[in-house]
Amino acid sequence: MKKVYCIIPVLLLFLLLKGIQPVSAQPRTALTQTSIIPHPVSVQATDRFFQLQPEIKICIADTVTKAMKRNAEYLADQLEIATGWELPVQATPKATGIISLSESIRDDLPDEGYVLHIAQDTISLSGRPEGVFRGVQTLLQLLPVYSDTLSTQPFLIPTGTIRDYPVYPYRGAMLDVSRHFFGVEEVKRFIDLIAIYKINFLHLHLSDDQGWRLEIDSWPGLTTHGGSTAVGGGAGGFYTQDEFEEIVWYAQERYITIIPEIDMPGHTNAALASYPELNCDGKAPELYTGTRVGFSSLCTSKEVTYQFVDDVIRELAAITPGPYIHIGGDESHETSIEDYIRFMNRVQGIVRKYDKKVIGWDEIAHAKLADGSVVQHWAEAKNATKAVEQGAKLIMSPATKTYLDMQYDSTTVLGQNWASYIEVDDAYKWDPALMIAGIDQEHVLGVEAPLWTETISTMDEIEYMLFPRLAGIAEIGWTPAENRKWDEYKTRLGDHALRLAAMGVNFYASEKVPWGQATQEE
Ligand code: TNX
Repeated sequence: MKKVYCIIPVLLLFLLLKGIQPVSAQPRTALTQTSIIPHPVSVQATDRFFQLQPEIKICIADTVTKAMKRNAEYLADQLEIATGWELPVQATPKATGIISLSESIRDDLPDEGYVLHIAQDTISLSGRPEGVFRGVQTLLQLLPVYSDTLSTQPFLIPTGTIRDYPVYPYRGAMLDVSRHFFGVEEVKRFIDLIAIYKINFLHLHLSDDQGWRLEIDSWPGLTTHGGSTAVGGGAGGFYTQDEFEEIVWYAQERYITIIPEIDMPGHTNAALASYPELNCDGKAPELYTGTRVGFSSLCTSKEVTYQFVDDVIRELAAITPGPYIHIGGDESHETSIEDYIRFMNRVQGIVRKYDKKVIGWDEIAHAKLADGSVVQHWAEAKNATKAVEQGAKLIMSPATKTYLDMQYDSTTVLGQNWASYIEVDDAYKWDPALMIAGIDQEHVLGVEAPLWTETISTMDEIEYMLFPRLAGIAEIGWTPAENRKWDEYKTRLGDHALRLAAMGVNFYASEKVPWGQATQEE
């Protein structure tokens, strides 16, 4: 929150440079004309306004669960950032002048579904706790600007009813903390930012050739040695198990499930450099700080390798409340296909033994997929088809659409372009159920946007590559295909400029988006 205040002068300069005028009064827009992202399933407007005032109370029944209480406190905190007012949370379910949050288990809405009803004197939001949290994001987007020094009163919220739920149960983002390391506070900010767009999974790529980033008690060298550097030779870093759990709980309070990835058998130079016995020739290679891929492999024929994997997965499963562990499996060019299959079949068994389900990159479909294994499609359509033939579900992360390390265009300084340039419209104009012949919505668990960090080393750089493309991918995962039209979306997205800027987000102001227009005064 402090950060918002200190960036205000920078922000104003930024807006001026972009030709965006801060709003001096909120436009009086009907609920159906607002710029919510992802677009809700159904919105009905009733032509009046609820006025947010300092006397308003946030109400919950005194019987509600801790989770709902946390939702109410989260809403109060966010409203304070937006308005400067400390609205109290209290147990007074029926009254006016309130925003009431209530828990309701309705069979007609999935877990993340919610109903937001805005009347002139009361706002009520109901659903299961995670649905209410998603609804809180919708409500916050109905406020003018996300900073009390930029938005001016009155705070008017148009009346009506929103009934909403996601098309896909999985809407993910991935952060590669191996190529460059990002600390707990940076990951928390990442979580806060993705929560706005109703992302519900954060996949952390915790190990690769350049760095091992999670402390493993039974193999301490992984972090003391394997975590000691990064791409370009920087200092690296790692999370202690306590720090990892802190991230897990922070995410969980925002209804985001952490999926930890330990990439294997390839992408393992950091581990191989830390323990000679994991190498077939018994010799540890040097630490690696370059950006090549596909040159390293655990020794799949040695028993100690499986002891190593068992220890790592056991310790990881114990601090991972979510259902999945990601075992990588990509670009294992140093492993023969037979060895790869044997290795993956055995490792899936280890993950199952610790009561977790497997996710693997699309190459894993060559193996015999264990019950409940999920395949993350990034490159080969054939692999996705193989996965579906085995009854597995897919996470769709086609590199040509969702890889947020891809440059926007030829002028982008950060990132790579081996898969494609991905402009803001390219990241939005695709459909996970239409990408691959024979693969339909029923085979797809959802979408994920990975951010690889070979070229990215600061939070500002993360934000620049993430925003605004992530908002579009989040909408693909949430909003029914028939409600997704680029020409309409781009105007809504343009309306998020001030909101993102007020949060100090360093986003790419693509020329394809009419920034700020919809936020101009009437
Ligand atoms: C491919 S995607 C990789 C990563 C790189 C990325 C760079 C995948 C499963 N493997 O190791 O970081 O390209 O864009």
